[in-house]
Amino acid sequence: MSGSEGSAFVVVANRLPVDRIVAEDGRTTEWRRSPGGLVTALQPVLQAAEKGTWIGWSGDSSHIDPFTLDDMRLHPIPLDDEELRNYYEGFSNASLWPLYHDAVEQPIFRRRWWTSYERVNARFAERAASVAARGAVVWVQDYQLQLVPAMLRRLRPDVRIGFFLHIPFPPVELFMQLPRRLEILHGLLGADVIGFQQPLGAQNFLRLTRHLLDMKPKGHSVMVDDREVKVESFPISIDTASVEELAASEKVTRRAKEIRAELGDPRNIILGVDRLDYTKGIEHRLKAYRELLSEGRLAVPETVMVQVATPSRERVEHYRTLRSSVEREVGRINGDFGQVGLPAIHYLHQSYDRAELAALYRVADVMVVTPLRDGMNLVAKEYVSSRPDGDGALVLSEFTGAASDLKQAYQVNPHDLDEVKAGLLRAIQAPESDRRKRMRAMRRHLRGHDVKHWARGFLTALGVPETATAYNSGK
Ligand code: ADQ
Repeated sequence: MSGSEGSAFVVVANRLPVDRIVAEDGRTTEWRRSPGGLVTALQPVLQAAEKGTWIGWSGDSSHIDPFTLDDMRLHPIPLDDEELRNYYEGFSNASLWPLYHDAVEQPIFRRRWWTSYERVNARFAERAASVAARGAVVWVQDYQLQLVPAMLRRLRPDVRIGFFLHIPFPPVELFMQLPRRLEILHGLLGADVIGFQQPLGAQNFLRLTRHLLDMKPKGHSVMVDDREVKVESFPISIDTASVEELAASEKVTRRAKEIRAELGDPRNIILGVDRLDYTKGIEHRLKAYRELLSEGRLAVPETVMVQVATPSRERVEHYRTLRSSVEREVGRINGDFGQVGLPAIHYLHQSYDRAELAALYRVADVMVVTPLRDGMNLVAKEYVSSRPDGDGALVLSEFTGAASDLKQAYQVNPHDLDEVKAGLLRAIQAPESDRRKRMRAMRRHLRGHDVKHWARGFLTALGVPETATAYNSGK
């Protein structure tokens, strides 16, 4: 349906913003909002756009017709088992993900994964080409779809193409390890704007164009034939107003009180919320907590930790290993320091709805976010904006994108265990006035730098006319 009746604004992402839930009778299905940073950030953008379409994997292999939900046109793309193994679990999550996160786990490369990555990228590009109206804006998301910009440009030279990378972009020396590195680079350069979370990612990319392609980047752009490609950073954020509103709601306030009581009304509640991913530094923070307990600098039941770890990529080997080691460590901490009915750590390997997460943020005296590398980290931002009482303390890894925005957090190097321990103690023992001052500054920053600010910044760089999306015009 290309041409005038197509969509003026198209998002292309690996996943749709919803998961398909099949009821027990095996016949009826419903769609539920899926967890994850990308969805949290993009759903409000697309909902605000007129005639917006989201193209993404439905979560299974069946062909599903496009449908409309919550003001969005959704176009499900099927992936078969082989594609799931090779494109998704293989090249995307066992090669690219670790490599782009500073190789904190050894990236694995297999030749057969590449063919699948190429084929799936082509399928997304073809679908985007078929739904985009003449002159439409197509915004491609993340590391799974790095070939789409160039593929789409070949099919539809009339559309404006943006690409945003949600994860870090590695330094040249690391990127050079990647088999098919030239194809990836050419794929990305098909976009008009390539966006990164941090200035460092943009710099790494520009350096690479010089190193691998002998290009001559100038300032924030590089010329590809006669076309200018802008390469800039756009730090992503949260829908601050709605996070604040939810956290202050009566339901969440009530639930927060219940949770504190259920935890035995401890003096210090330490909270971690992450996808169960080896980049998030979960093991490092557990070790720091265990050492503080064993040295008697923290004690149960006065202090309790809650670690929520959303199930993630459970068929990828690295993730299975991580899960066992986190569960072993949790067992060890509880075995050594728990008492009957009073565990030292509550470990929840589950997904929660937004209200339950908000209630957890509200009771957390200390939020601990210790990734070894993270593009941004929205959890840190959600915590800060979920404290209508103005209190709370954030311990934050300096290797997250969020560390550049949330400068008043208690920042730590997660690789330095003593520093993590000192950061935790500092946050727990900080005078109330210090905690409040820091939180106030961070909350103010997030009000001025929310997800709309991010989207507007990117779309303006892409030269999107204000009428194309209501979001861009700030309505
Ligand atoms: P993620 O690695 O998924 O995102 P993050 O930015 O922290 O990490 O976003 C996680 C999101 O999932 C948050 O909105 C959080 O509320 C939600 N979530 C976490 N645990 C949950 C649970 N148990 N139940 C329900 N929801 C849960 C990637 C990059 C990040 C980048 C984002 C956005 O890795 O660096 O910040 O994309 O660009």
